[in-house]
Amino acid sequence: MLEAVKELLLEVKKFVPTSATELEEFRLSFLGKKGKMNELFTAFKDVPNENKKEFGQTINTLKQNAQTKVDQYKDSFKVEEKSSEIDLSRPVSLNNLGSRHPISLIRNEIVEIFNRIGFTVSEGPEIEDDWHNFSALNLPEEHPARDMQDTFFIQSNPDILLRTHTSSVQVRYMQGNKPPIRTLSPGRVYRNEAISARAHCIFHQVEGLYIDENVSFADLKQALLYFAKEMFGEKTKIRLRPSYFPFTEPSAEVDVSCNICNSKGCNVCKYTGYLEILGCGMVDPNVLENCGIDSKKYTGFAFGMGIERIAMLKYGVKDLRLFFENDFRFLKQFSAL
Ligand code: 2NM
Repeated sequence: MLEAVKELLLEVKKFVPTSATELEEFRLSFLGKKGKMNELFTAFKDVPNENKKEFGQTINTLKQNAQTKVDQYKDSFKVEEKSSEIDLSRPVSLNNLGSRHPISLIRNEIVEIFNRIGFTVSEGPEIEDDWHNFSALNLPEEHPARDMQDTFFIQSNPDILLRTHTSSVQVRYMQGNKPPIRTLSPGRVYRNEAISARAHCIFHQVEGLYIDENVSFADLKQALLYFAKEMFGEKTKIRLRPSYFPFTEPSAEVDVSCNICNSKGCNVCKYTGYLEILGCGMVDPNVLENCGIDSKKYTGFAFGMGIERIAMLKYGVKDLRLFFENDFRFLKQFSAL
């Protein structure tokens, strides 16, 4: 007897209706007046006392599962049955709306924050030449920093490559525009790196550039403090550590206070109270001159950040590969609804 009920459980589990008629037949055969459920509840009276508990529980589960199946599919065939009555003016079903990719969400947020202080977006090619990606940025051929980023070249032509940063876009922007310049370059970049939870050969950057007369390091700090507060909350503090980039001098790495533990130390900030979010510096006069800007008259600051890294911090994502796999279970968590 119990075996038969277990068979029925399996039958319910496997059932997938292909029409409203099939679903109704299913409903009647299980839940209808003369259906299997009523038969089983009648049979329950004759089950020996010692088996009553298990049998009772199993048939209750069966009834619930059958009802769930019916509820699950009861709206599925409405349109099919009444296709002549489709109301085209009805709002779309909110259940099936897509969602923005988290990388797009963070990119848009960064762009909006810098828009509010006068930065506009500029874009450029992902396939670059050596000059725009390296030479113009103060990385001459023998410069050791060229080895720091392992580059993808196009068909073994050492002059054509996939850009390793979006600074190449800013080189093009400086060539084509006169100061004052306030530009932001979001985009995809490529580095020949082993894929892991923290690195990928494709990732996304936003770089910023501000050039005018008398732009100072203090301006850079204020702009970044403003950004950090907008992005991570009003209480956020920033910390600058001296660093090195070939295209800026001086250069710094920027950390934000960890808002998970209020800088008290936790496993996210590795007990330092701070999280690294970007690199920055004053644009090297050589770079300005390479791009046709008078370095005696103008100074500028620049910064660059990885969108994946910011997204990981903001959303608590532990593995960067999730951003590239497009697993629905991951993506739908970023739905605006
Ligand atoms: C960074 C760090 C520091 C940068 C420099 C430039 C340019 F084109 F103006 F020289 N754009 N971005 C820069 C400076 C990028 O990324 C970590």
